[in-house]
Amino acid sequence: MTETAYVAIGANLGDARQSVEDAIEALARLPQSRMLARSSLYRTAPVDAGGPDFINAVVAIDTGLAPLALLERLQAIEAAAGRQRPYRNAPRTLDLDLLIHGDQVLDTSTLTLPHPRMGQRAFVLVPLAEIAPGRVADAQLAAVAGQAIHRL
Ligand code: PH2
Ligand code: MG
Ligand code: MG
Repeated sequence: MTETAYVAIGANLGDARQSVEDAIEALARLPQSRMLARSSLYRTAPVDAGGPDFINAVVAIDTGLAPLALLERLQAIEAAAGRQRPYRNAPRTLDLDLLIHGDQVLDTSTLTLPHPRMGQRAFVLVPLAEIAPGRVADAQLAAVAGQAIHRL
């Protein structure tokens, strides 16, 4: 059985635009998975973080990987992109966050689904609404309208 999963992609260190494009290609090659849609790239101002602007995007994949198996794959792609974690929300070469995995509701030390902060972030909601409009309410978009985001 497969489920539809949504993954948020972000980068603000090095060639962020290239890193996000490379990550989309890596996600398209995941085992037991098929890419359903990818959003445009967006340039976004950091939210609760310092450093340069981010490049963000969201993809939808149809996957036979269970949530934790998919999370491990995402972390391996981050590591291959040189991801380091010197402190919370530090500038990063690549961040891959699992937003939604089918109807899964999970709250463990390693993974919470749906992603607990996705509703407060324009850099997630705007690209998600681009590829899955039914997943984002107009009121949610209105609530984050003050956050700077520019489609590339
Ligand atoms: N990620 C964060 C914190 N803040 N801000 C933007 N614009 N884009 C991000 O991807 C981002 C952020 C934590 O992962
Ligand atoms: Mg993140
Ligand atoms: Mg992350």
